[in-house]
Amino acid sequence: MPDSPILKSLEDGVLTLTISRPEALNALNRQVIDALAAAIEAAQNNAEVRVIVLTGAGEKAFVAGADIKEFADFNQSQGEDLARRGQRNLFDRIEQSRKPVVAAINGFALGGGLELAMAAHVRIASTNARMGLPEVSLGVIPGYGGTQRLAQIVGKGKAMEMVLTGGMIPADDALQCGLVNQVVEPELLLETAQILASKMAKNAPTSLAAALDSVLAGYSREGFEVEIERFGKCFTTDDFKEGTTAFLEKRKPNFPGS
Ligand code: DAK
Repeated sequence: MPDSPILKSLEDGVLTLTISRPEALNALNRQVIDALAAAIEAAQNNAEVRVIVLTGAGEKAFVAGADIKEFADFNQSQGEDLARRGQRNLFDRIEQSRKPVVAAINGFALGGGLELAMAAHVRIASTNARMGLPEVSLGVIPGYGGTQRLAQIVGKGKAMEMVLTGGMIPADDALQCGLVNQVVEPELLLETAQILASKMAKNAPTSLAAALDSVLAGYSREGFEVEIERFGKCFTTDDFKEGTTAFLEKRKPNFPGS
């Protein structure tokens, strides 16, 4: 059995989950998605876990997105199916966790990586973090809830700018627009996230679960289905073929627009 790409450590009620696939900047392949979903699920049933901290291994990346090599040859139904399953099994499971989830963003958080951080309840970033949703530069759109959660967190205008340019923003800008709650030096990131998590962990677990439910109840779920459907359609386009091929060939794309 191969080593799990998710490292786990539990201290004083705070479970730290570290995504560890450094050779691909912790990109989300199937194995990472399944192992992380299983770890989040196991934490729900472990009374010793009160709060979860989610981070990436190394100093360069939290998660540099979904694994482009893996989805480059998907068709429409594979794209739709994977978006739906990924949203339900991992991203919704994080957001709907009965225990608070704090993301410690230790470098690049791009595409599916930023979507993962946005499914968490609170985000802390290191000063070297860079965040963005570059999907439109690959001929797709965010498919793991990014179009919905970004707008919920930073508002429609800033979300439109980020989704439509596909550009990255530095940690200070993310703080200014409310995408992250706090920015700290890289060497203090994990400790800061764990201290915040410990403060939450001292509170009544049933109250934490009820508070999470209540805050989330105010947000519509309708847009997530639209995102899945539009995401799947992207996989039928020549723009998608060109975008992913250009990334894998390490060149700029030349989109045909069809
Ligand atoms: N996937 C696979 N490999 C990746 C990767 C990724 N997302 N990001 C980086 N890597 C790999 C690189 O290919 C490289 O591997 P080797 O060439 O050494 O074998 C290694 O990690 C180191 O990366 P770089 O050499 O590029 O490092 P740099 O410092 O030069 O650049 C970077 C760092 C983060 C700016 C750059 O790596 C980069 O632009 N990465 C890609 C960012 C990106 O576009 N991410 C994908 C966003 S789209 C889906 C649902 C959702 C999604 C997809 C499917 N389904 C339901 C099917 C979401 C899509 C996205 O996330």
